[in-house]
Formats: sequence, C-alpha cells, structure tokens
Amino acid sequence: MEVYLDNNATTKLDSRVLDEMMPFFTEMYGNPNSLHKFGTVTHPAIAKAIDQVYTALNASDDDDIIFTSCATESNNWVLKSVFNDIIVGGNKDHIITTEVEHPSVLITCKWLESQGVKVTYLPVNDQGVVEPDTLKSFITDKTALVSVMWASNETGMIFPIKEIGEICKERGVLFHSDAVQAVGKIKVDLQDVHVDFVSMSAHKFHGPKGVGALYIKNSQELSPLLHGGEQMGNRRSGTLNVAYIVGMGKAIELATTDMQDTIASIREKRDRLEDALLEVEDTFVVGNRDNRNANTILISIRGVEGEGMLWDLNNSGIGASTGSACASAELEANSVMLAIGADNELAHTGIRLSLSRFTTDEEIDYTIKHFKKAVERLRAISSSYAKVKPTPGGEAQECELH
Ligand code: 7TS
Repeated sequence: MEVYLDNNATTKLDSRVLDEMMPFFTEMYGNPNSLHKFGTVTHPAIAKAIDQVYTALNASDDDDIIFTSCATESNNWVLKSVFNDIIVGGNKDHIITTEVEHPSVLITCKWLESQGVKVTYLPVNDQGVVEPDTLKSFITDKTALVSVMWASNETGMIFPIKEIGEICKERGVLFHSDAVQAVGKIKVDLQDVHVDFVSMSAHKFHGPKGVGALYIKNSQELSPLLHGGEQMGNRRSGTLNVAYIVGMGKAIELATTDMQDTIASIREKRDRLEDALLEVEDTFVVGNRDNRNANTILISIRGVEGEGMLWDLNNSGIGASTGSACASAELEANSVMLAIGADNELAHTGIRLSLSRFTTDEEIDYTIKHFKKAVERLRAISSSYAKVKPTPGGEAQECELH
C-alpha cells in the first residue's frame, strides 16, 4: 500500500483541475497578450480564474489578485518591494515577522538584514502561535511591515490573524500574511480580516505546482518584483501561464466549496490517527486540536530520530516529513519545535503527518499499524531511549541507556 501523508508539502492534482487545464496546452495555446484570436480566445478563461479566486477569498472589487509563480515569489515580492518602496530613502527601517515562518519569508528577512533592515522575529507560545500582545510591544514608528503566517506548515496551528490585522490597522503598519497553509483548509475571508497582502500557492490545495497569487488590498501601491512586458496590469511581468492560472481557479473553487464538510471528514480521520498514535507512550503532539488545521499532526516520539522514522515509514510505503521538505535534506532539529520550547533531543524527533481530502480510512488504519511497528523497532535500537527491562527473576526496572 502507498500512503501519502505529506500534503503540507504538496498535494495531488485533482483530476477535475487537470481536465480544465488540458485544452490550454494544446488547443488554446496563444499568448493572451497577442491581439489575434489565438491569444484573445484565452481571455474568458483567465477572467473566470480571477473570479474564482476573488469568490473563494471574498475579496472586494477594489482589491487586486495577481498571479505569480508560487508563494515564494509572492512572499519575496512583498518583503523586497516594501523595502524598496518604504525603507530605502524613507524614515522607516524595521520589519516584524515570526520565528516560525517558512524559509521564503525567513531567509528573505535575513537578506534584508544584510541590507541594513532591522528585523524582529517574534517568539511563539508553547502552542506555536504568536500572541497579539507580543506584537504590540514591538511595533514602533519605524516599523514598515508586519509579516505573520496565517497557519503553520509545520504544526498546522492557526494564528490570530484578525487580531493582528486590527493592531496593524490601528498602528498604521502594513500587514502581510503568508496564507499558503490556510487557503482551502480554513475560511479566509478578506473582507472580514484586515490584511494588506496575502500570499498563496495552488499546489497546496490540489492545483498545479508553479502558480500562486498575491492579494493586494485596495490595489495599493507595491512596486513590481518582475519588470518586463507589463502583464497583469504592469504589476507582474511574464507571459501569463494560462493553463496553470485556469488550474488554480478551478482548484480554489473546489477547495472552498462545501469546505466545512470536506474538512470535517479530514478532521475525523486525523483525530482517529492522532488518538491511535498517542497511545504509544512518550509521544507528544504540538498544539491543541481546536486551533489547528484539521489535516496536520506534528508528533514527537521520545527516543526516535525523525529521520529514522521517515526511513521506516518510507519502507512501508508511507510518505511523511520531519518538517518543511524544502529544508529536510538537512539533518537539523525542527526549528519550529525549538521555537516552541522543545529540548534539542525532542526537536529531533518530530514527524509531520498531513492528510488531504483524498486520504482514506484504509490508509489511516495502515499508517497506525506501521507507525507503531516502526516506533517499536527504532526504540529497540535507540541508544538514548529509557527502556523498561525485566531483571532476571526480578521486577521490571527502568534503565537508561546512554
Ligand atoms: N509558505 C508556507 C507556509 C509554506 O508551507 C510553503 C511551502 C511556502 C510558503 C512555499 O510555497 P511554494 O509553493 O512557493 O514552494 N511549504 C512546504 C512544506 O511545508 N514542505 O514543503 C514545502
């Protein structure tokens, strides 16, 4: 059996999305900027995709939604353009983000620091979320931007974006949120929440890889990251990737229609899996379920290195993650777990399991069985895990093996 439980890294393309995309590879392949009919025939499809994204996010007509190549681009765009537009030559020099952002925010902030920007990385509480009061104390009149993710890719924890948005509005500071792990998983209502810029990526909700978007409130100014042919109203140059844009539109529509039922079904499977895994002693799941994406479990298994666990799961046909796939080639402790306050040993034992609407009950049963087997095997050979061993003829006693 093969079980894919790494849906926070990417998801399978929904076949209904592929069906919508196909004609734009081979039949309607014209450049939308061309004036002949080969180009113009694509316009209604692009307009439909834009509508689908606006509807899914309840964006207003005054807002802009600009297609990009991915959320990494959207995040880079906001951070670098706020730097260029507001910080360079201005009297502000400060950006606030969190310790637990995706590398596309964190590494960009590190680069901005090398350009002289002061960056505050907000700590998170033991649930892995930023508390709005913490933010309040760091905003100064030098702060140009606050960038806080909507939900964590590692823990699935949902951040208090509405409260943070209110604080930013009150203090007159621009607010960006990386909503990659929120769109299609929880309600993202851009008229209910005050946020200036929102990043998203289609492949996290069963759309194609290589297409994302940036939402810009009230179509406000933000200088382009990519200059060139002036596509997308001169906000993002580059020939429109029509098939992928069409795919993103269809995928977001599918992900947000009847979302509550879909999410409830994912939650049921996730909870059953989580309950079963927590039966294994010395295991911990990060973050309470009520405030966590319904598809995500970040579980620590005392005495079991995450990489060893991945290996065993992979050998059983189960795809999981020790954290962000972008960084998982490095044998490092899970930085989000460290930020939450886990000790170094525990932070090496995190395994992320992330479900999707395609995850089945049979797959959950199979995963429970093989997860438990793997823990047993790996703990038996672990040099650090305290095992209870019976002494010959005597009572069981705890012996620490270091
Ligand atoms: N922001 C968040 C919160 C993400 O989870 C990811 C991808 C990105 C940005 C980047 O998206 P991209 O489409 O530009 O690549 N997150 C992960 C992950 O958790 N494991 O692999 C990729």
